[in-house]
This record gives sequence, structure tokens and C-alpha cells, in this order.
Amino acid sequence: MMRCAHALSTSRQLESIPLLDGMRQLESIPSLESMRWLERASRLECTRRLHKYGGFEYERTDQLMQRPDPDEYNPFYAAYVERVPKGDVISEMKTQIHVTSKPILEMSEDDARSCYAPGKWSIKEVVGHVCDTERIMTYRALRIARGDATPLPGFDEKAFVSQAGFGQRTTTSLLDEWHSVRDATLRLFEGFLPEVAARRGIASDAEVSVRALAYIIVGHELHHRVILQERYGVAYS
Ligand code: NI
Repeated sequence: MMRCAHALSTSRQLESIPLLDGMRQLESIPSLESMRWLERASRLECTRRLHKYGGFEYERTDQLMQRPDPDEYNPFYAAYVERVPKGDVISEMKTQIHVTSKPILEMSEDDARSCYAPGKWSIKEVVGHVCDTERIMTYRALRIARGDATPLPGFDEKAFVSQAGFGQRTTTSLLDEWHSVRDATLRLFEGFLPEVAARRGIASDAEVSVRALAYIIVGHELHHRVILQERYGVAYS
């Protein structure tokens, strides 16, 4: 990312970006709108550079993140892993978030504050919880992938939600944060060397592999999408 930030410091390097046409018109106006143009342009440039310099020179295949064996994760997660469809888990990770998010983005703030029974999380809190969990799981994946054998602690998901104030935030803000986290998740997993996929570590007192964590992230989201559909009445086609 440092490379991106540096690259963006000169307009010369931005000249090949189509968005620059719009940005030039706004250049002399230090407005919020021009800041947004700059942000969009910088994201595009970062993405381009990541693919050019940070990507591998071979095609990824299912073999890099193939389905984990049952002894690669705590049996508690088996129901999540089993929800993940056959195929490339990274591709699923890229697409599923849009399916899960769409009806939530389209509902009113009042509807997003609803829950299906007293004491249950609201839809906003479910989104926040999925996002929090993804951060925890990717942190575990990072440490294990880098060969760090330190046992990693568990976390109390209910305590997290109770302290987060998700219900006070807009649905757009919550979804925007989650999509940003997912982008980071994808960059992390896409950048792992093939040999780390089956590498194991200890998290929450149980053995877990890097690839199992990818499946847990995807399966956990699918688990909550099913609950949103069946108990909260969110319309998924
Ligand atoms: Ni959950």
C-alpha cells in the first residue's frame, strides 16, 4: 500500500486513469466532490498496481484453497464449512457478499433495526457481527500463514456486539465497512503462497488451518444469510 500512496503523489502517474478527465475539471475546486474523485482514482490505481506487482504470474486453481479435511477445524465450525458450495472458495467469497448485502441495502433503516424475537440481534447487528468475525478469522489466517505458532485467543461474539453500537449506525455505513473488510480478506487470501493453505495453528484452543479459515468465513456468512431469510424474512431470491 505504501507503493500506492507514493505513486499517487504525482499526477503524472494518474494520467492513464479515465477518471482523471473528471478529476481535472474539479482540480481547482477543493470540494468534497473532488476529494471523492481522488479517492476513487486512488482506489483504481491501487487495484491496478496490486494486480501488476502484487499478483502471482500463474492462475489460481481450486487446489490452492481446496476444501479442508474435518480435522483442520473445530467440529463447531463443521456446519459452516459444509454450507460452502463446491468450487473455488475465493470466487465464492468475491460474489456472495453482494447477494447477502443487496436486500439489506434496499430495506429501510427501521426494517434493518428489526429482530425476529426479543433479545435477538437486529439485522444491523448481524451485519456488524459478520464483519467482526471476518476480521478475527483473517487475523488468525494471517498469523498462521506467516508461520506464527502463538496460540490465538477466542472471542465472545455476544460481548462484541453489545459493545459495538451497530444499531446506532446506518445500514449503508455497516455494509460499506463490511465490503471494505471483504476486499482486504480477498487480498490477503489471494496473496497467500500455495504451501500455506494447509498450514495449521491454534485458535480458541483448537487446531485450524489457513484454508479452513477461508471456508469458515464463507460458511459463516451463508449461515447468517439463511437465518436472515428464514427468521427475519429478508427476501433472497
Ligand atoms: Ni455468527
